[in-house]
Amino acid sequence: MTGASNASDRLWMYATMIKSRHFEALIKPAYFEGKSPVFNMAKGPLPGEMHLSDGQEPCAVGVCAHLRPGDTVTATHRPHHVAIAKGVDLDAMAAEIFGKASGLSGGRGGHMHLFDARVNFACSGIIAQGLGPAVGAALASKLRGDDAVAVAFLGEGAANQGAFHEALNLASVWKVPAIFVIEDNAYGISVSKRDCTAVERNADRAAAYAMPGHFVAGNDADAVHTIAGEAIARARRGEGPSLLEIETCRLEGHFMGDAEGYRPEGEVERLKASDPIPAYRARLLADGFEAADLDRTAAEARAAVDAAFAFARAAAYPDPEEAFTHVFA
Ligand SMILES: Cc1ncc(C[n+]2csc(CCOP(=O)(O)OP(=O)(O)O)c2C)c(N)n1
Repeated sequence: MTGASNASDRLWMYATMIKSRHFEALIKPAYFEGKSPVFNMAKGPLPGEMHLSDGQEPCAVGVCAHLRPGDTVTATHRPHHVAIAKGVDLDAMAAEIFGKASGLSGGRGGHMHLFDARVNFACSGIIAQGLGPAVGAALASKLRGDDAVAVAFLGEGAANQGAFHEALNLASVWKVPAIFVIEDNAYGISVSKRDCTAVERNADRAAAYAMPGHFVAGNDADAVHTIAGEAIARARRGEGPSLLEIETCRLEGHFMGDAEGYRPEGEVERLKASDPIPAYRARLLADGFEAADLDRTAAEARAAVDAAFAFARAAAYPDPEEAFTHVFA
């Protein structure tokens, strides 16, 4: 749909933001298990880096509310909110992050490499890596003659990577149904956007590739929903790609264990005071949604995540021999 968000999409967006936030809330203690007294990233049930998306949920739900399982989404090293909003299987996603055999990729990928062919979702730890494959998926849709779209999520840091410009150029030349979604959380690791980006608004870069560019202010699920709906409908009509730049915030560090010394004093407190999820709940209540309905959908969302983590923790690790399968080099 386009235009103002409808009630069922709004309830879904609220529930899905809660699901995503609760997923991260359960990741946090699990990540530090086994990593103390001396922090060792390789230890514990969740080894390796961990990038949380707390604060960025409106970007994922506002876009994915318009998507179908047959549409493609590529996401980044910070993928949980997008994967959940695209409908990636929660049990298999949690099991993948815990490195279990019943995970999406048998435990081989971990949290930055979630892949679910059932809903055409993939992500990668390589910055801007998802843009080319998204253009490819959009080209495939155009050649098939159906109205499926492909959405590539990226950070504002990734918009300075060569692959971003190559992908936008080809998408425009081929006029494919691709939507590029920049989640602008103001930092690439510790580097602030204003220190490394020549333009104030990444949406303005769309003009260089003859496609519409939209800036969405306020980290607001309804605003994202409206603008994304227009871009996605345009792509489904065969009118080509669009670029969306969404103002958002990262409430946690770049990765777990980040000392965040690059943040101005008081920034995290300020950001938490405008946390988009309680703000959205307040708006829904003001618009006439019943608190009991919101509570019930939130409780159901949390219960689904609790069940996924219980499934993941109880699941078996892969047979060590499995390490030699699906290896191509
Ligand atoms: C090609 C490549 N270069 C560098 C890195 C290291 N790296 C990991 S995350 C990151 C910053 C990404 O910033 P941004 O795109 O804004 O996404 P955010 O982390 O803010 O979500 C970098 C440089 C990488 N993973 N891939």
